[in-house]
Amino acid sequence: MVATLPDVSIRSDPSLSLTANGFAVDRSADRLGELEAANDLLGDLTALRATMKERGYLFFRGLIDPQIVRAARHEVLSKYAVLGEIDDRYPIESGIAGDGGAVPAVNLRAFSESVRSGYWYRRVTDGPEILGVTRDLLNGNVRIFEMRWPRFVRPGEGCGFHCDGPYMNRGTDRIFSAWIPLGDVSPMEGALMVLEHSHRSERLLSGYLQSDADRDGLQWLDDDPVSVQDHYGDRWLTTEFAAGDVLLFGMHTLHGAFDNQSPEGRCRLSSDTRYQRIDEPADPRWNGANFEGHGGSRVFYPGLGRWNNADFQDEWKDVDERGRIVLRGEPDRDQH
Ligand SMILES: O=C(O)CCC(=O)C(=O)O
Repeated sequence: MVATLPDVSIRSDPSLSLTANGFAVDRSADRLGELEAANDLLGDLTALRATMKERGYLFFRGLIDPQIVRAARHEVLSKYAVLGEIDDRYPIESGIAGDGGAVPAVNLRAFSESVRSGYWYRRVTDGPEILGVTRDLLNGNVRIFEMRWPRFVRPGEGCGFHCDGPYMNRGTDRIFSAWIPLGDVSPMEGALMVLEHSHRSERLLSGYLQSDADRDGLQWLDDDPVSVQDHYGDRWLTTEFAAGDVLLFGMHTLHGAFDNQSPEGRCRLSSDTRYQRIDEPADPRWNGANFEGHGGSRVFYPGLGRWNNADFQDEWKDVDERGRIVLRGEPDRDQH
């Protein structure tokens, strides 16, 4: 049976408060702005490089055929439905959260690998569109990091503020991250936000960006969007993302995400991947036959704070030798 979605008219109501990590985001024009699209620069190598340097990001509308992205969305959400994470009494594509009833019983390592190796998912992350732009930016042949980060963000979940450098740069710093919405994603449903001019923050460059996330046991830089603005940059930039859009940014650009407050109970599906030149050394945490990740027996399975796995801000779950989640204490049922 396919149920009808709840009729919700508050989706784009500007009076609703956008939050990040539970903190209100200031929506005034000097604090929150729109990502500027760079489609007109495609093919112009000099302009692409100069604009990335200037803005710290490049945003492209419809870089990938939306049909391909929707095929990837269907592929990934169907797998989450097997775990009960998607309520398939609604159309799978709508991404309505389920109760995740099967999560403790399954081999999360195998699940996670199956999502990351899916045909359509790889077509999006490893396709000629992103490889082409990153090749233009880096002036040479590029490779994708072998680890890929598909993100399933349930209502109530979000992401703390950070830069990617400390997590990715053991090989080189000349890397670009691609944030790809796998479907339409509005700010209310947990869109990414980047902090304007943060890539030039002396404070970040001389402190935080010198660190290594694993060696230094890094946590999120901050949770509060307003104090982050006051310290490291200007406006938060975001948009109503649509299937096919791609946001590229460098290792020094501070970013995070709005909390997913979907009034319909929709999960946010996106992907983040990294690209660098093939002739530069690659971070062994995420590259090589058996890349080490954050060490130990952990699986990338963000969210689900109710399982009390606080390591790496709940993005990584300890698993046993059969890939099953290792629970620490009683699950907190209130944090669903
Ligand atoms: O999608 C998110 O919530 C965070 C993504 C992110 O941190 C990244 O792309 O580096």
